[in-house]
Amino acid sequence: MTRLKHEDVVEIPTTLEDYDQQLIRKTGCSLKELAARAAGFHSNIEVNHQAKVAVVPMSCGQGIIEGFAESVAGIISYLGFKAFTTKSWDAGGIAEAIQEGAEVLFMADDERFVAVNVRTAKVSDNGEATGRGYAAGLERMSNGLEGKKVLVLGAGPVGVGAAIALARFRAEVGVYDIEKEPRERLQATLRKLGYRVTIETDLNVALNHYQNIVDACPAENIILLEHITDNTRIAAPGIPLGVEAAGLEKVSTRLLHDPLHIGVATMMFDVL
Ligand code: PYL
Repeated sequence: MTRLKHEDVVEIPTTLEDYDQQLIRKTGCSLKELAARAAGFHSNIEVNHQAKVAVVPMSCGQGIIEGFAESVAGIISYLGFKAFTTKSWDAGGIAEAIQEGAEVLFMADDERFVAVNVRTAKVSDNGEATGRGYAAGLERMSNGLEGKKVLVLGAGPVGVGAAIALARFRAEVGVYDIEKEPRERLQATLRKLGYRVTIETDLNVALNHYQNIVDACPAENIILLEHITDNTRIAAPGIPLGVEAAGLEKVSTRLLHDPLHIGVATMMFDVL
């Protein structure tokens, strides 16, 4: 998981409308609809918007990312919930959140970014939720994935979350990871759930073979212009973007990419 920077998040709260319009053009779903779908809600369900949500800045490890808590709260507010960032950080922020009556807390250290519902004890992890949310976005962008081959690049928490969701959409899942052990672990995880996964060991061969890609790895410039056809669709969570600049124009209307939006929105619906 690559650590976000201030410049990755600073404009999120003021660009959510534009972001959502683009998402609707690509997937036919708003951020709210997509996240609710990824979290298993039926699209027409009226969601309890009374939930009060606190985002608690955490100063441990490499410390606070300026604008991170505000961008998380901005996304959650945009979805229609009452979200605020606590004035205090760390333990004081958790206490403040509870005293202010928050039902859901969001907080991130350098290892994990979680949402917790203090009433129901539901927990959602950003990595898995992001993978699931992006798989749902790819499924909508592709008008269904049943029987279609999808390549998952990267077998970490995001890749595993995506692979499970893709298998549930009845896609034919392939996985590539630069290391053998994570891709075999992902294959074993899905096998236990009753799904087959094809392991890809040559990145260039795989990228020339699959038209649908979930880029869940932290590498830059691995999806090149030569790999992109008129039918290529890419779901690329997080920073950096794995598509090289020369390929962006060709795939732009069939590329899902954001630093936080889909993952945070999916987490919110996960813990309702
Ligand atoms: C959750 C993001 C998604 C991609 N990388 C992850 C990351 O940057 N993690 C670190 C988040 C640190 C937040 C800091 C704060 O401002 O509360 N502790």
